[in-house]
Amino acid sequence: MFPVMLKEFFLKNKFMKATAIAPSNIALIKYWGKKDEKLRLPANSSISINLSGLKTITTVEFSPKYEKDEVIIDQKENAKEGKRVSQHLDRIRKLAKISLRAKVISKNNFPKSSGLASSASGFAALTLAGAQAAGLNLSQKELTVLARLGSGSACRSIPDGFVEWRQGKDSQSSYAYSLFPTDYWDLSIITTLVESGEKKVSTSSGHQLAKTSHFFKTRLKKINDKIVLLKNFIKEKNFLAFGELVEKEALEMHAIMLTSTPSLIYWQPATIEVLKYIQNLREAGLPVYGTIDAGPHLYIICERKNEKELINKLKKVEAIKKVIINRPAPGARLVS
Ligand code: 2P0
Repeated sequence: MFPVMLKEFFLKNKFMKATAIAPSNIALIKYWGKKDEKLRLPANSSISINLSGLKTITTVEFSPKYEKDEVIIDQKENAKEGKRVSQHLDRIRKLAKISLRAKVISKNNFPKSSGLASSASGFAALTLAGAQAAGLNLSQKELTVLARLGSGSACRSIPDGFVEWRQGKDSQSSYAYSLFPTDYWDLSIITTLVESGEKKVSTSSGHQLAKTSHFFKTRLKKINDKIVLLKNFIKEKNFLAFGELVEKEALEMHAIMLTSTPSLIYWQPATIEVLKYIQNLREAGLPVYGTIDAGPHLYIICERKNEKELINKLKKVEAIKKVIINRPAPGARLVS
């Protein structure tokens, strides 16, 4: 007890407050299914790109003035989300050997819980701001391990640019690192928002269903080969091979969802409409490919030189309510 109190005494006299900003990310090879629920160890490794247009900014302040954790996300308090954030703060408190409660204020620049990976940017920003505010001095690798415990995909929002999350065998070996920097490849990732609402099945619940699909084992058998291929396509900047693999991978993950018990359908009619639309664009000669997360919105990927033409075409699609233009982005950062 004594060392804990001593540390709090010293920390109390410092400014125990920090703010961090983190991007969301879109998985090219998806994380769907866990081999360890509690540790959030994924069934397979995954690869993603950080997104410049989808961000969360979070401030964490530990202080004796708070009797319990206060969590405000997008200007609202929500008991379920507050509890998950508080559990993550417990991990940080344990590492820092402190017991102070905290106030957390978090803002997304996009609608949360709608399939735009708000938990990725949210837990990445919370991890970095929380660790800094608690006086922890963690390496990037350690930050990714900690973020993963809050939400799996959050570990991929800590390093820069194109990121791989190695599945690992235990907590320490399941971490994320940057494969290629932000400016390695001039890609555009256009998020197309269609009609949705808050989703009914959270991704954490969805993951548990993956193993009920007969196709899940087959997916896992082939996934390492796919990862090797994708890394090579990125390295060589082979856009056509890259895009084909990425679009197929998204459909494979959704095939697992569709064939789970109970079946999980995150799509809306507009999802298929937009997917077919971009497949037609491709047939007409515009090299664009789609990927879909645990939600109804398509993320359309093209090379930067084709961005303008793509955006102009998308303006004509009624099902698309809004587009967000993303470029590969840096990972989580502290904000002074
Ligand atoms: C991914 N998704 O790789 C996949 C693709 C959604 C579809 O990671 O339970 O919110 O918090 O570890 O990270 C969403 O799952 O799940 C996700 P938890 P998470 O991006």
